[in-house]
Amino acid sequence: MVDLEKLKQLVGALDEDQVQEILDRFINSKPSSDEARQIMSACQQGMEIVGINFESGEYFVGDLIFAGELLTSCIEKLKPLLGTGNSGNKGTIVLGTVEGDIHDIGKNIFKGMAEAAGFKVVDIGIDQSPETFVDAVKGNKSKIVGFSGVLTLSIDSMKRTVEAFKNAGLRDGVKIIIGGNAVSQEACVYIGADAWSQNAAEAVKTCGAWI
Ligand code: B12
Repeated sequence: MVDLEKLKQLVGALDEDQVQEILDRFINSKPSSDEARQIMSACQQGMEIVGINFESGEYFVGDLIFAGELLTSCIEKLKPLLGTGNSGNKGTIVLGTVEGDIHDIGKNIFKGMAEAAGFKVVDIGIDQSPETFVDAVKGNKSKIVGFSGVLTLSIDSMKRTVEAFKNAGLRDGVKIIIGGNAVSQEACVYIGADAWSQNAAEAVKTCGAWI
């Protein structure tokens, strides 16, 4: 089994060669989806180190961009292993990153896992206005909508998006789940969402329980 702490540190150090080598060896060992999720989680924790190094001034925006590319390539490799068993069409989730925020790596992980679990996911992309979310839910007759956001300012964007659902008379007919580095129980209450998660696999279970 992979040394998860070492992998986390290597991602944090942006050591692409060693990270890719570890992942390739891991994939060749025919691992289970649970093991693949642990690897994904270690990579996610490595991004926290990147964030800390950025805050302390050791890393710059270029490093954030590189970190994003590194994690995206890790996800591409792990994706085929993450499936939780497609059990047919469980319904539609509208998903997007809220206005003002362009981060999408976590959103894409949640999307991949939800699709693997049998949901149809309508991904409306990044930096999306409250109105776009409302229109997408209406247009797709979706009963679940997911907001992603990692910036602190995304919390207010999410709140405005919930308000837009209320104003459109749609709030009672839709379950709202929020995710990303910025969310918490406190934020969930403030925003008026139904659930929150920083763990895509757990979030998919929550959506499954709703249908
Ligand atoms: C990579 C990165 C970038 C990349 C993003 C590339 C991309 N395609 O997404 C780029 C370079 C573009 C970037 C830009 C910026 N970034 Co940035 N970035 C990061 C970094 C290092 C990693 C984010 C990440 O991908 N994490 C890994 C993913 C897997 O985690 P996650 O998003 O939490 O997702 C998981 C769960 O939360 C959940 N999930 C996610 N979404 C959803 C949605 C739903 C519905 C559900 C259910 C679950 C779910 O599932 C995922 C898997 O479990 C973070 C550091 C950190 N600690 O997060 C900073 C960070 C988020 N960035 C930061 C900043 C400041 C910026 C910039 C302002 C920098 C600048 N000066 O330009 C810009 C902002 C641009 C904007 N308007 O959005 C700050 C935010 C500070 C704050 N508190 O607001 C952070 C925290 C770094 C720091 N510590 O200072 N960034």
